[in-house]
Amino acid sequence: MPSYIKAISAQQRLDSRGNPTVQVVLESDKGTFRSLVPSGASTGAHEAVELRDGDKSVYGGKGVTKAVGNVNNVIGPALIEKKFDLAKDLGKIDQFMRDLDGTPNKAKLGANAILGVSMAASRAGAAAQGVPLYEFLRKEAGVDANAPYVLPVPFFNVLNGGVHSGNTMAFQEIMLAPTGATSFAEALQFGAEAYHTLKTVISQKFGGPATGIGDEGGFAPPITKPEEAFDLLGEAVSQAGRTGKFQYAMDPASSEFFDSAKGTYDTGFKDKSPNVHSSQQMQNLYKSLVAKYPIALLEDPFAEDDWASWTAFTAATVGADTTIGGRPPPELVGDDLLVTNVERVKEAAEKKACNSMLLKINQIGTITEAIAAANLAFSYGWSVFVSHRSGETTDDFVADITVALNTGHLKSGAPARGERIAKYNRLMDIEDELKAAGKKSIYAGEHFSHPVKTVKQV
Ligand code: 2PG
Ligand code: MG
Repeated sequence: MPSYIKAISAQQRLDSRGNPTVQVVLESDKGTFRSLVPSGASTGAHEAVELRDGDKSVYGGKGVTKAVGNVNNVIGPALIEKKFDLAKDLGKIDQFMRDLDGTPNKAKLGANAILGVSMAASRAGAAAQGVPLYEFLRKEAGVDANAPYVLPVPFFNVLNGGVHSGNTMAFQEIMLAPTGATSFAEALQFGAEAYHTLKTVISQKFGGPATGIGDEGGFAPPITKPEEAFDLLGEAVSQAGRTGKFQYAMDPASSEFFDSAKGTYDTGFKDKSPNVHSSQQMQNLYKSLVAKYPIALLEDPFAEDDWASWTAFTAATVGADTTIGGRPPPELVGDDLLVTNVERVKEAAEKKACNSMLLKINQIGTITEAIAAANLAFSYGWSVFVSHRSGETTDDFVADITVALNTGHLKSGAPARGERIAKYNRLMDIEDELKAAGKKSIYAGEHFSHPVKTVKQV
């Protein structure tokens, strides 16, 4: 007996920044399934449209009652009538919503409305099959049933800058990745210990008031230069007694400080004291940082439409078959560049612009499109890095999609704050569950870029 959608409703709720977001509640014969939609701050220009009410007198214009109304009055009734089989029709459900919207970027109904339904329908689909969400999504993605399950390396964003905090650090995210742990639970332990040590280090250096945090739970001390950030990490890791267990990563989110008319980057944009760099100067800065620190991943080093810089930097690093500072070049991840969109991924592959895709489910607005973008990226030999948004909720969907796709790494902020921890806790649950079921699972560790390929070669 197929499982159908019996009812769908949506409500306005709040995200971790106190801004409205969409909640969807979907009912089937198997139960009630909810979702809460995330929201970015350093949003890419090519992302699907997040529908906001725009009435400045309510929530500063950020209300989502129109998107909520679109679920309640348009998407819900139309979907119920179609009698899709939840166990196997996620692709059809997503396509139906895209057709109903009719625009290339979900501008009419809102990607926040459509995504909420797609997430809840995925959960209802898993229940219809009687499997966990990660299992349902794994099948949906066509992952080889014999492949091991991969628990990802968590990239903890422990220093927040850019538009995510009030300090003067231009670079948005400085991350710690416990690649030397032996399990996901141990990775969390290493990360949380280093995070607490980092707090002490910052407090000793800048005083207690400097230990306030940014949007993703990372500290936001009064630093400006990336070297200061990485030196703080080095000190914390060493004081925590974990030298060699961590690698670093950064997301400058450089679209935020790019001048498209001049083709330059202003790393002084936060305190309005211009510090303008040419593309070549930015490339040199990144190379010098990578040579000096164990940086394994670099996300959005260049702006979303600065293709020439991306291509030049890729050729000079990952494309050059060379080491930098005695280590392999870092993975180059496209976030605003790719926006989890197959068209942008294709373009980047043609232009040899990067070698990894950031996966954010709300950049594209349906789960099956996000999976299609990931599979396309994999087909080019790229890696996929799953991401939360800076505006989050306690919804832990991205934990399951990370395991489903065997991406080997994800970022969900610092190991602190409920909306960040929800994903990490869910991953620990999955690790335990897989072990208890006797299923073959591995922690990606040093092989976070291509964990399964690595395992197969062994
Ligand atoms: C990013 C993200 C998530 P936002 O740039 O990668 O960390 O930030 O959600 O603000 O776009
Ligand atoms: Mg980013």
